[in-house]
Amino acid sequence: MTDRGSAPSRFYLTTPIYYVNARPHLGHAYSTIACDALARRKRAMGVETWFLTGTDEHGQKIERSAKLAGCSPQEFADKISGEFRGLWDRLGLTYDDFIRTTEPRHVHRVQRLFATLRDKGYIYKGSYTGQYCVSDEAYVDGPPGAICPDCGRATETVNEENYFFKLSAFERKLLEFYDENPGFVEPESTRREVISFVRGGLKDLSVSRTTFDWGIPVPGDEKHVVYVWLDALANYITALGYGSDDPQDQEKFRKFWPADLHLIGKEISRFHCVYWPAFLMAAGLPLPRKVFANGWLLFDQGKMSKSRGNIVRAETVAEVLGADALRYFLLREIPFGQDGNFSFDALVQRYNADLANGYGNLVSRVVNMVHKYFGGVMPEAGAETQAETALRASAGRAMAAFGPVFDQLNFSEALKSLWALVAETDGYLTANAPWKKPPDRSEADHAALQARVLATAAEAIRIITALAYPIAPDAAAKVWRQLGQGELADAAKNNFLNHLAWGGLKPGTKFGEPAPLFPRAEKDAVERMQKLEEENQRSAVEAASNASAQAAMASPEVKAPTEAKPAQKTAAAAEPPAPKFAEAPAPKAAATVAAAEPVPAEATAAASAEPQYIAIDDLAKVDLRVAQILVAERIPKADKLLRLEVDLGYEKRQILAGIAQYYEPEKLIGRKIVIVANLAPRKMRGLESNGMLLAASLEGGAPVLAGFLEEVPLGARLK
Ligand code: ME8
Repeated sequence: MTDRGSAPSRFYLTTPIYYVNARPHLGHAYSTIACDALARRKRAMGVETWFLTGTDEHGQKIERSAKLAGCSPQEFADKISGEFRGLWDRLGLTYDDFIRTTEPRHVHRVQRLFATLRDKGYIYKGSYTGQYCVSDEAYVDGPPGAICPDCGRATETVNEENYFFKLSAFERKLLEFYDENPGFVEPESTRREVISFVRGGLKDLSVSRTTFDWGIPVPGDEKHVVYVWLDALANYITALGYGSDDPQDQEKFRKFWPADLHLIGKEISRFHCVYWPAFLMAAGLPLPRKVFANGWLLFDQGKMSKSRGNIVRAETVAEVLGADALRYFLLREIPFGQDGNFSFDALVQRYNADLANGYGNLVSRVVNMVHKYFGGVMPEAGAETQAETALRASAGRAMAAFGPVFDQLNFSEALKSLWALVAETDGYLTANAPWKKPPDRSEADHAALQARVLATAAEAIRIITALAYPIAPDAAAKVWRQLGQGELADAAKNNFLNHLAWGGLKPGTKFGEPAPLFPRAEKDAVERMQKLEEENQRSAVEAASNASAQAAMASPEVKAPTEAKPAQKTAAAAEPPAPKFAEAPAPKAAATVAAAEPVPAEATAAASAEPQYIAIDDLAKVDLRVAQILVAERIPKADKLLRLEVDLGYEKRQILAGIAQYYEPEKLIGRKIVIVANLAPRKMRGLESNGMLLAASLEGGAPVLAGFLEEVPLGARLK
């Protein structure tokens, strides 16, 4: 990581700042753990390191999430931001600063940045009419109803006065910059995507919004709030002190900017590799040295994300196997930069093979034997035989190779070769069997062999432990004590990795007491983790459902339009017969209701039936309304059901729909649909459903949701 003359004595690295619309999951932990491992290694090498993380708290997405939860955006942000920070602390992550974009220090400095860009002539006023993806907080090209090309969700039409940033002025400069700095974007696949995006032409970018107010007011024109991505990206400089009048802040900014590494998920590379450098160029600031995009953690075949409902929490793994196991697994299992599957089975398998039976068992054998045969004191190794020379040479190669591979963020390769040294040390121990005295070996020879073998193996363990420290810091600290090396945290402060060399474990060193490192995971470990996740998901669904019910009751916006007759939630009398739209004649596919149950046979068969007429008054009894999906998520142990929260304009409500096998929940968010609004509420899986979605029913029962090509206001009645 020395591209463009990185100062070797300083290193500034950042994670993305995470949206506070939902609690942290393993995907967020993945990027943060990788940064933590890098930061730990840098510090232990004597590099002055600054590791920044934080939370992204403004924007329409957060405003809506807060509304659904029935609290103010600030209260909502406080709660979720606290959960991120609490989790990072629980996992022992060593961030130096945690920035929240709602903090005054950030707000003022973003306003300074905005004013600077405007003063330099890079920001002008205009208006934007087009599509916006609230989930990605991104402007999207396309007609009304267009699908966001990044996340596949429906976009919303925006028509508002905006400030624009002259992004188009940076097209050529950016291409030149990528060309001159081939290491700026990694991995190569992301670099190619970024370059081809810029080559495709850059349009000016709207950098303010006026249709909501949860954001940083534009200085001097406060009906605008700063576009959330300009606000968020600026965290990397505001946290250091950009825009502050305090000399200490200014000093820190001078010291650490430009960043050596922005570590991000690949889905936000356009923001970091195109918009961010352009903002910085416009402000006259140096550009970061590297943006590295990690791949996605997949679970159940899809990107792990809250809206897909396929998340695993880091807490679960930490509780059952420990934080080190989680760190080791994530960084060893998946080549960094590529997508990779997370599974409890693979986790437990690797834990047992590499940590319990591999490293943990090796340490325990050696430390126990030093206690048993040498009273817990490191013996003198004596003269080397070929076997010791070979192991020492391997350790030397590991020390030389590990750092460069690790610093390239190739964690899995670095760990793979380090664990080859674990296996070699294990093999060396087994081959020399210091616990077994053959009858033809004298006592003195046997004692010499024991001393040589155990001293050599213990020294190899010390080297392995030092190198593994950034990835498994808790285990490394325990082993350090067992080898009589004292506190690893102190060693780390004293740059111990910088002068790591064979021979550091001196004869006569008093070993610490043996203590278990990675107890073998039994068969039930997978089940325990699965159960913890199920329980958590169930309580999250219930909490969300309660919160949205409360929000719907409490919301001042709950004003039914005069002609609306929303379903009575409490006094559900006899359920009216379900409307049989499916029985209307239809040429190919019949419209039906995407209810929780499978589509009734008569509903689909009706396409060929004789027409059965109804009176206009009968139709008028059915209150059909335009609604927008705000939340869509799977329900644990209900394969067919999705839980939706929909906005009718005059109220929000929960609907359970049997479309889980046909629609990815995350792709439904933002979509405008038609619902039967006056269907009596009913309970399924302990949750109340208040209405039904309308959908065409294709052969085999697959539903296709009804929608609109033109813009329609929420709550509009269909008649
Ligand atoms: O995008 N696999 O925040 P966010 C791997 N606020 N990494 C994952 C992941 C997964 N399944 N899920 C999340 C934002 N991540 C903006 C960023 S920065 C100025 C603003 C990680 O809460 C990954 O690092 O959606 C990804 O980029 C980040 O979380 C997205 O977090």
